[in-house]
Amino acid sequence: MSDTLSDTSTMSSTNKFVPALVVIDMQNDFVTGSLAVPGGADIIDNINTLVDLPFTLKIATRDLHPEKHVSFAETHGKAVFSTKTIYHPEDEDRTFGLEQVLWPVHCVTGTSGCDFVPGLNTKSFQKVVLKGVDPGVESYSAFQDIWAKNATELPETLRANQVTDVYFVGLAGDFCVKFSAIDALKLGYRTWLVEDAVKSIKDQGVVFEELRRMGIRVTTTEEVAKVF
Ligand code: VGL
Ligand code: ZN
Repeated sequence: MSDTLSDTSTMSSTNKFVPALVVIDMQNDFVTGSLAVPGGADIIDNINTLVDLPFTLKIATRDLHPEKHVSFAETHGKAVFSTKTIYHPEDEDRTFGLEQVLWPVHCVTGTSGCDFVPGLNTKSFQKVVLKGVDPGVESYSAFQDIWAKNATELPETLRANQVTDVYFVGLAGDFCVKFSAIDALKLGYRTWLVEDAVKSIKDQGVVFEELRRMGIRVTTTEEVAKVF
């Protein structure tokens, strides 16, 4: 009897399941606007299905940039989707450059492009994490900027709630979703991508295979619903 009890308690501690849902950048500019991801509107229903499940935490992110953000091609007088090495504003010696894609102007503060896409159920989000707000700093991951200099409130929120499993959905699978999932994995979370609730700018299959090899688990909305 006591053996069974102690087995059960060991099992329940190792099998502890405290799931968080993180909905990445479901904003007008990524769905119908200046940086529209192909098929972006097609994942809204699946995301709403997931938002209705009893995740311990439901968090959304919003990309939010000032008019002349460092990630915009226009800021540098360069062509959209060209690349440029950029540096953190505090990296005065320019020792840690990162080669970055330069984007069309998107998700500018105060424009409708940065609003959540119509039809998305936003009522149950307990927290909305903003990223890319600093003019000179680019951020893809929901956890931190691309130089890993400053964290958002996401890591502390997951830690404080003793989350075990983080489920990522949204846009874009090959940028913000990908780098968020890699950071979650590095922090030791069981990390999930819900493949029918993510769309990528290109080559989602290749990106997901790379992430799968790293240890990120790929699942579907239907499979996730069975877990609850
Ligand atoms: C994103 C490009 C630029 C994203 C954000 O949400 O994946 N992509 N800014
Ligand atoms: Zn952006």
